[in-house]
Amino acid sequence: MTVRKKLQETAAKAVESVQDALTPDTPPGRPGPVPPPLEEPTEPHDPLPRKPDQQAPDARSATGGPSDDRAQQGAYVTTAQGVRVSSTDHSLRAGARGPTLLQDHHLREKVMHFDHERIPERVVHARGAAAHGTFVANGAASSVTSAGFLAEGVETPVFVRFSTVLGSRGSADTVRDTRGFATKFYTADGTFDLVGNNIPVFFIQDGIKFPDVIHAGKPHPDREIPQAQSAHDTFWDFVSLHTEATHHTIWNMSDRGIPRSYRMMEGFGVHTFRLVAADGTTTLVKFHWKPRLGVHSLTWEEAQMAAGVDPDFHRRDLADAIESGAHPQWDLGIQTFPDTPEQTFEGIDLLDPTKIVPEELAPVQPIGTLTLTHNPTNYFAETEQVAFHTGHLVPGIDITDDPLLAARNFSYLDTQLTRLGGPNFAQIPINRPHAPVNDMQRDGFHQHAVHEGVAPYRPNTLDGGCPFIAGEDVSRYVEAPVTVPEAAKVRADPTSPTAAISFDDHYTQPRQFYLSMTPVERTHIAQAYTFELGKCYEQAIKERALRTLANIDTDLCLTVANGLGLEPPTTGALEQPEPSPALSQVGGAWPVDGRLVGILVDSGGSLEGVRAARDAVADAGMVPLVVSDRGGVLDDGDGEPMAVQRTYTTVRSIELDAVLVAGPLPPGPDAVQALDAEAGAPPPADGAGTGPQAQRLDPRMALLLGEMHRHAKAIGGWGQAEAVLAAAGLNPSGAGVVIGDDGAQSVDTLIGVLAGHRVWERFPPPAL
Ligand code: HDE
Repeated sequence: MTVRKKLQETAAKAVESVQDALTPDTPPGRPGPVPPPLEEPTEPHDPLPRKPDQQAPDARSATGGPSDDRAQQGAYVTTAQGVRVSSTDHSLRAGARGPTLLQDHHLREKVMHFDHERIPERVVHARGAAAHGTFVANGAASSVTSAGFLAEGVETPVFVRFSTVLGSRGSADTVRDTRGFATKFYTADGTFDLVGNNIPVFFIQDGIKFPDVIHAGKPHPDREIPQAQSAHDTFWDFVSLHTEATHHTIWNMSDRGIPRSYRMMEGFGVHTFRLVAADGTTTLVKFHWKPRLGVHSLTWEEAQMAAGVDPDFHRRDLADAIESGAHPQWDLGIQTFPDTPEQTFEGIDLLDPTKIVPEELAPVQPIGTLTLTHNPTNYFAETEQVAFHTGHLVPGIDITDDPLLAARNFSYLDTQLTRLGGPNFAQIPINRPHAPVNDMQRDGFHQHAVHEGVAPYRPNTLDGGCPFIAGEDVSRYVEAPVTVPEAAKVRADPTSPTAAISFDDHYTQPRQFYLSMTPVERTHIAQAYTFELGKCYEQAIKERALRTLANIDTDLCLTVANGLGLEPPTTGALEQPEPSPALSQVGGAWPVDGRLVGILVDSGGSLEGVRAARDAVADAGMVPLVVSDRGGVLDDGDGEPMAVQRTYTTVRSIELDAVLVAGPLPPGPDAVQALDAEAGAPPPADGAGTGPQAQRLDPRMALLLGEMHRHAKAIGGWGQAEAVLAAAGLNPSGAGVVIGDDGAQSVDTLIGVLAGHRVWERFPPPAL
């Protein structure tokens, strides 16, 4: 359903509900009884039909009962055994006020199930949101891989889960952290998982250190604070001692650590993978997801506000956008490198997951497009129970000897055993392959299949020799025959003798990252380090962290040291690597699909321009939110009435990407009365101010506009918008403020500003 249609339906429903609620003798123009709550424009619709290929492999009961495996069926409440009950509200008691009886099997079963509804949350990436979609390959990868789903035009269903890393399941979305970007491709040749992040490098080079970095980042073990953030001593203790974490840490301290939306993040496979072509030739690759909407971030103040005002900010944003028809898209791309024995490229060690290969050296070549098209029907069944694994590979895609990847290939299966309660989690609907499964695995906790046959072993004659080993005539997984060099068993650094940027180089690429940033991005990085280190208590940790910064950039170190009130360490001259412009996210013009535009509307004024503006916003694929001084429905008697979606009490700037001021806007009655009361005047009879105070804005509107301005967002309007902005203390002709002739035209000019995401030129670049 289009945004526009959805809005029209919502408005029509809201108007109907108010009309129903009005008593016949309510005089026109006067508020009637309080209407029922209004629907959000993106109210989830009925559950989608189940996918045929997600039906249980064999759900008939062992005694040959009905094979219908639908989770909830029939019109009547039953016990878990399908027995209809006469009451589910009262437990069985000896007398209505007497003791509860142990023989109440319905009570016992109902509470038993409830008691066990929770499963352990993920040890990392516990907080997440997911969506279904499709991936369509463009065929460009066919020359380097035999993977069937990467052949031209092949469409593959996918399930994508985005996540934060450190926080618990109920933590806020907008904390400063790395984001997970995990994709399950249900290919015809079995399931392929690309379990990536929104940052292309990792904190550690060897998986054996994963428990260390996570223990350091998680809350302190004594008080279990702080939740979902790295601004504390243990994190900075670890990363300042363990300098290979420097590269990932500076990405975290950049705007990448606080994305505007899951829809506006890049994704990276991080490790180098090996693609295998039909003729057996191999190519090393790095995977990249490029969002069609561009890479955009929150400001740090917004991120902090959202953590309180709307902790579900990213989850809501994703679901709302998909629901309203603004389906997010990413292009999947690969950087390709020759599979040489050294496994290096342009002096960069490809087995080191703390290094990137700049796109200027190896361009990202698009190989297909991902579109997220619908939201999960049930959070627990799908988003919580989905089980990703780096070892879920399909023919044509193989791994390399990256020591971090090796540990991951062990870890993911292992963690699911505890989290999902046994080895049969591949039978959970969301995890079921869309390819036939005949794995000869049997039994175990939560076995759902009723396997036929008597010979789950090979070779056999009793089941006619089934299942058979795939021959060359069909797609089958064959490990690339990589030569493993003869070597002694050691526990040692894997530094490459042939790469200049190898495992032991911890600073060249962090420095390159910093030098590739625009001034405003550098400022944000300096502010983030100052904030995070400012939250540490241990002086020695701050000083050690400054020594790391001194190895990245002298000015950065100086700025942070000043902010902390510490002496900056002295440094020698630093080598200046070539910047990689592709690393900066500032600049360019981007689609505005799914962006939220608040339209500030006077509840007593004409709606003519507002209707046009609202339609123009929706037609541009954005989501208009009508904001007014009171809730309900606005009706100027001159056209279709309009539902109010936010009031000045329920809106905050963080949920809007842009704002349009639809004048005229008289002050809110509360504000006028407060001002009048201050002046000792009696309250005005008609509730509207008439004196000079009437020119004063509702302070909540002034706050909203001030925040929009401070967060470098697009501001527009028409009519008396100029006067309103001036009353809010803003410059109506300032950068990123566009005043149009009417509602529709204001939207046009606003889109021009919004396409750049932020109006950084509103603030002069601060000197670092
Ligand atoms: Fe993970 N990681 N990881 N990780 N990871 C998990 O698996 C692990 C790493 C990533 O939405 C766990 O099912 C080890 C890098 C994502 O369900 C666990 C190491 C990258 C998700 C695990 C790493 C990731 C996880 C926890 C170092 C980016 C969420 C729950 C060797 C390329 C997937 C689970 C989802 C989840 C282990 C490092 C991405 C414990 C041992 C590097 C996106 O198995």
